[in-house]
Amino acid sequence: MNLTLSPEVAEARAQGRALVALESTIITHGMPYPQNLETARKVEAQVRAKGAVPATIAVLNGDVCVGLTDDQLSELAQAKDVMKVSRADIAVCVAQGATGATTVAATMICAHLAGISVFATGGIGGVHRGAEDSFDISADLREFSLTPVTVVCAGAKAILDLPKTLEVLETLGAPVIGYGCDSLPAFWSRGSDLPVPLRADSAAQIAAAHKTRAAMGLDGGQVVANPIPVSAEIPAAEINPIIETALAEADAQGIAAKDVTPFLLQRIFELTEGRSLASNIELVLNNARLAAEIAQELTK
Ligand code: PSU
Repeated sequence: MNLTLSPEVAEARAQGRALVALESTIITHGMPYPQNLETARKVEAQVRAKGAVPATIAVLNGDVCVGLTDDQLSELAQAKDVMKVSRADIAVCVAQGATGATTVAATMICAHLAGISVFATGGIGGVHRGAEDSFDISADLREFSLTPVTVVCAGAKAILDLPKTLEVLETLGAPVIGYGCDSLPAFWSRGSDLPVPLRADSAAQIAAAHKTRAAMGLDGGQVVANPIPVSAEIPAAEINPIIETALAEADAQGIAAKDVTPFLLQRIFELTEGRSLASNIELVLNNARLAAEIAQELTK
């Protein structure tokens, strides 16, 4: 297996600087081109502006790449038929020399291989609505019980069954920490009617909890749920009927497994005339800022 660190990431690691992992499925399957590329660049810039070093992760021609050059980022953002790789697929992707975009689960695995403890994304995967029939539960959830990476997100995507997602995380022993909030952030909306299980009010507290897990010999990572900025939010009352429409269409068209999340995000983008994407971009930037702060606290 080839683990290739970009020059910027290799230097940061050698100097013991704060690093923030970033995923690539959001680029290839989560946003349309060219907004995906613009967002990936802005997120990296945000991490740098906050004094940390970004490491966007993807499998390129079988190499596990931690940190991409701008050319690699640009090529990936325009590539067609890129695999969406999670824990189940990543070794096959690497062994076959294929190119794959890493989900939250796979990005956690690669970040850990590279010694990176903090990762910023948009929204984690979770228990899909109707999972009692489909059994569709994102592999992201189990990863939180296995791999010691703190993941900053804006909650689980509101397309999911949020109460069941929290239940599964609890069963798996994964802490869900609201950043300065008491209700679970729901991606496009700042809050939900669910209480968030734990709360932290500073990056230092989140870093301390990360270190304490390790000191206590507890496996796995942390979910940090950071509410979307007020200026970018779409209130639940507005987004929920649109989510219902998109879910009904997915059902009618027989969309299943890995295709569900990308299909729903694309349909919600169309139904909101781009507003959901604008929100998604702002929440990722907001998560990148917090992740950079946590990463710096961890280097102290
Ligand atoms: N965050 C976003 N957009 C995305 C994702 C996260 O703002 O597209 C991706 C992540 O890679 C996450 C995946 O792991 O969605 C969840 O896919 P699934 O539900 O198939 O596990």
